[in-house]
Amino acid sequence: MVLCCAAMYERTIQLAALGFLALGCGAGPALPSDLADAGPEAVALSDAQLLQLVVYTTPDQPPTRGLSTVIMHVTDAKTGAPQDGLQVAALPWMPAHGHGTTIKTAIEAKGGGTYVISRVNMFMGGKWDLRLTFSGSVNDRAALHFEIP
Ligand SMILES: [Cu+2]
Repeated sequence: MVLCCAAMYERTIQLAALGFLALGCGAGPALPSDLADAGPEAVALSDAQLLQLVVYTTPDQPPTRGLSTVIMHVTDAKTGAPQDGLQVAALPWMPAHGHGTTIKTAIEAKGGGTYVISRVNMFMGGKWDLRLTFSGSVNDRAALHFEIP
């Protein structure tokens, strides 16, 4: 199950707030300082509901046409424990047109369950998915949905 960014924005914020409270502090998961301008977008569950993803984008929230960076805070969906050491693959995909992009994403693990996916090239207006594959200690998939104006 994945929550759509636009339609579920309000619920997202509530879920995020609950998650943040559960961490025992007033702020959200600490983002790396070079990504401090990233904004919250959505909370999603992986397909097998093993992982919870709190998703941020930069430089725009929601993302606009062209290159974006997507930041994910990945936790165990049951325990809330940050999930480090996962191998993550990310493919931008436009389902209506059946195409991706020639630019490959780059993924960097920042620790604390935070993964930064850069070079996400959603170059056309319309609905895009960011197809995610997780492997390692957890094997699961997810798709994040973005509406590019
Ligand atoms: Cu297209």
